[in-house]
Amino acid sequence: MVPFDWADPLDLADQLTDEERMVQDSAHAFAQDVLQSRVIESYATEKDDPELFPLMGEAGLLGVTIPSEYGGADAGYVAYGLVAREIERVDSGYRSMASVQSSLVMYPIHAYGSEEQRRKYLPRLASGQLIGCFGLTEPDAGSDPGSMRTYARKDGDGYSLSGAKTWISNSPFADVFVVWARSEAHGDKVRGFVLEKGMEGLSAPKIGGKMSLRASTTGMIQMDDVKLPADALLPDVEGIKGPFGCLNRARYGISWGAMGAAEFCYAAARRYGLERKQFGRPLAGTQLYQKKLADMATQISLGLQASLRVGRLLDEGRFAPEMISVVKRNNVGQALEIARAARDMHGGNGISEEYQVIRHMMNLETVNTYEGTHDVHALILGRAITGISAF
Ligand code: TGC
Ligand code: FAD
Repeated sequence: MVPFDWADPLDLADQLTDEERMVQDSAHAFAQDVLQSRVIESYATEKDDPELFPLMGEAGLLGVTIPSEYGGADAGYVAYGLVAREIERVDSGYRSMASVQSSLVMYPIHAYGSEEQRRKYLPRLASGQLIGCFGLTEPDAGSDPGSMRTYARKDGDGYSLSGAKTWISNSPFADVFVVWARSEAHGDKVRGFVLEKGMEGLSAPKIGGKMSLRASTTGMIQMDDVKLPADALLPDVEGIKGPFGCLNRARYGISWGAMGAAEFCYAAARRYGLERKQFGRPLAGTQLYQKKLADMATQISLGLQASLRVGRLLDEGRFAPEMISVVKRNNVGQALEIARAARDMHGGNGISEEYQVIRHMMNLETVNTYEGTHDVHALILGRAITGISAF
């Protein structure tokens, strides 16, 4: 028998390789030293923090799965998940900044790009010298991105791109824009294009007034007849499966990240319950409080095991996208419940920025919506279970 560790109930640490533990430790140190010290103020003021990208790059947290010849860490999907967990233990918005860069910008350039595109963009995206964003969602095409209207017309040897993307993480300060559009030259199929800051007709205004994910900058991408050279096209993918291939990676990372946020809330509720006395004893000495902590420990440890399993399958190339829907939907839904419970367990203090649980709770509302809403993932699973599409 071994002693029970409340912070790692199923001994996840024992299931990691030495390399994965090293990546986790350095991500943990970075997140606690660099991110934790700024998050309360950045969240309160909706601060734009582009200077975090070179810091994350220097710490090796961008492009964890990308081969080292392009500046990545080549450390695999479990390591990538562990990084997401450590960053989101501090804030979902910071994880968002990093996961867009790694899964939604570096991944498509690596998987679908030409060798020239890889060499041109990936090393500087890995170091954080360049910041990327991913434009799929439109004002009238959210859960159903197949109905997108952004359109690339033929224009000489290249293209002319027009349309609008909305709710785009990182866009207001992005240098590199991976944008998905229907393309006249390709039978109106969805194609990916790489745009660069400063192109005529391209703008990316910030969306203000968010009550969630306030430490991450979100904006639009407006494209008014943006002229693109032929080599702005990502050559190696056609159809909506292109963006979905990127979403698989990002959704998987989110399943780990959400557990990091939940772990923060669980640890905070435990600590608070041990310190706070009412009716002459610690709150943690009451049955209701203990049941809530037991539920949290159970859901977190099961969620982490599920993400670890999917990560191993991703590393072996043996995953089905529906597996990722299981962990994205479950882990984010559970994390949201845990954050709400932790907020309640802190009583009045739970609404203060100082205790941080309400910030996680507010963030997780966004995480439950983006990258496929909780219900859209239920429908993805429902279709796979029954063979009937109910979207
Ligand atoms: P559907 O008919 O299901 O499929 C069309 C084609 O795509 C293929 N496919 C996939 N391929 C790889 N991975 C997946 N997960 C795939 N899902 C589908 C499919 O095999 C088919 O290929 P082919 O070759 O036969 O053409 O397509 P649909 O249009 O009916 O899609 C339905 C649905 C609901 C699954 C899809 O539209 C969906 O996932 N909607 C949710 C949209 C979403 O997640 N948007 C995310 C935007 S990005 C974002 O939120 C970033 S936030 C990041 C941050 O800040 O952290
Ligand atoms: P809708 O699709 O309009 O859904 C509204 C509601 O209807 C939801 O509850 C949904 O579950 C439900 N619903 C939809 N269809 C069905 C159905 N068939 N049956 C039953 N219920 C249904 N997008 C990007 O492309 N890039 C980004 O970087 C990015 N970052 C984001 C950052 C933030 C902070 C936010 C909030 C969003 C971001 N998004 C991004 C967009 C995000 O992916 C979308 O918000 C999400 O896909 C949902 O689309 P929607 O907001 O249009 O909601």
